[in-house]
Amino acid sequence: MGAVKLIGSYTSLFCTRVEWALKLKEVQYEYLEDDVFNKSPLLLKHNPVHKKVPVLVHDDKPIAESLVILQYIDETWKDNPLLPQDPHERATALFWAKFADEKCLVEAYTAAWTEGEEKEKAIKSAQESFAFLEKLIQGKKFFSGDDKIGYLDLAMGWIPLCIDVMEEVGGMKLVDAEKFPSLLEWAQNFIEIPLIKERLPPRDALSNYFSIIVSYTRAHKQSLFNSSTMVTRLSSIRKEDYRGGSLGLFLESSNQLLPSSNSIYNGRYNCLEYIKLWPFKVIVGPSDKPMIVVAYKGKEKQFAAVEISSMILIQIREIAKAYLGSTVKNVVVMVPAYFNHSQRQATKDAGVIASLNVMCIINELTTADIAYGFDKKATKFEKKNKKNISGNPRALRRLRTACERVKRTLSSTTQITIEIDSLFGGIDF
Ligand SMILES: N[C@@H](CCC(=O)N[C@@H](CS)C(=O)NCC(=O)O)C(=O)O
Repeated sequence: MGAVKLIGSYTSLFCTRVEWALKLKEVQYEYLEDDVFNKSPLLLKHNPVHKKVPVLVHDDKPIAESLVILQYIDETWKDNPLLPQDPHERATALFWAKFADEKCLVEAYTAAWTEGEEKEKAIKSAQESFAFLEKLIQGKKFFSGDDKIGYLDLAMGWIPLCIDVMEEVGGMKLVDAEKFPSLLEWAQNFIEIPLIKERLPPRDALSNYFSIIVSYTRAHKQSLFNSSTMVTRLSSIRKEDYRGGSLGLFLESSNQLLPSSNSIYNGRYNCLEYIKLWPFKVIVGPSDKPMIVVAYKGKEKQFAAVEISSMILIQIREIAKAYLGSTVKNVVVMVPAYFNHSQRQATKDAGVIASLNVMCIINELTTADIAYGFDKKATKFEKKNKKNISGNPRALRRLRTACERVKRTLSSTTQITIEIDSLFGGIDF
């Protein structure tokens, strides 16, 4: 049948649905993890129109758009059919899948990133759209109608996968048990299927991913993924001290760049598939360490990955210095949550090369918490009201969400007030 490759991203709901379909059909495939914040040349080559994951590459021919990919998989591998055979039923399934993506998902996302009146409106229209799905699933175990999941179940799989994460990040409720009992029952049945369960991104990773894209969308009032130049953005630099005299740098880096033989990118891919496509060379260096070879001022130079990281840190240090008007020495570096021990260690080493004292390495979610004194806020509430909220997960979650929102707002303003109605025991914060 020819080789099958999937260019995907682990936290993408669109990629997850394709992997479910491939697994249901028992299709063997090679999975290539991409980075939507720093897209690979392979992805750009195979999906030059939308530049999005997932892309299925079958026999060297690319197919993009997850719902189209599901249909392709169903038509190519006939066992375990996903779509109904009857033309009307088939068209109806395609119709609802498109509706759920274009209405429910888009409106839920809009509700997550907007505020005030706009948010209220988005919540209302999302719920009106979800009401159609509630009607559709009533009296059935699965959307495909029988006891087996099909195309429409996979297409709707994003609901159990991430609706609660969207709700949490957006600080709202969209699909509640009172209005949507059948939809939630379906979601529970769906998620319990072992094959589905096996390919579910961890909640933390999803939550991180959504926090980042929602905050980007809020800041730019546009989708995360439109910029085409390399941006290393300081999402916020605060003059306030963090742990006695140091500066907390909160970094978010996006996006892609124009490849040339002296620009280095995709530092985190270790896959030979990508190395072939990079315009710079990667060679085996001392102790089998990969070395990156670039042309600099007409000469060939070799750098270890840690040296590249240190150059980035130096650049960030200089931006911070210009902003603060003083030298930066002690830093806290934020790295993606999925960084393993050796990646964290390499970041510390890069700090030493950049003459920085890396006091600690933390991940995105921790940043939000400590930066805005999450713990301090909880203690303050306790002192003032003689009530300890630490045993109340809902109150903690609401406080955490408020702190996260404050962090984002402080990226563009200097002051903000936190107000939470009835945080705990009917007391406002
Ligand atoms: N309609 C597309 C949506 C795919 C999509 O939005 N993928 C995101 C990751 S979740 C992506 O690659 N974004 C990069 C971009 O928009 O540039 C599909 O169903 O495949």
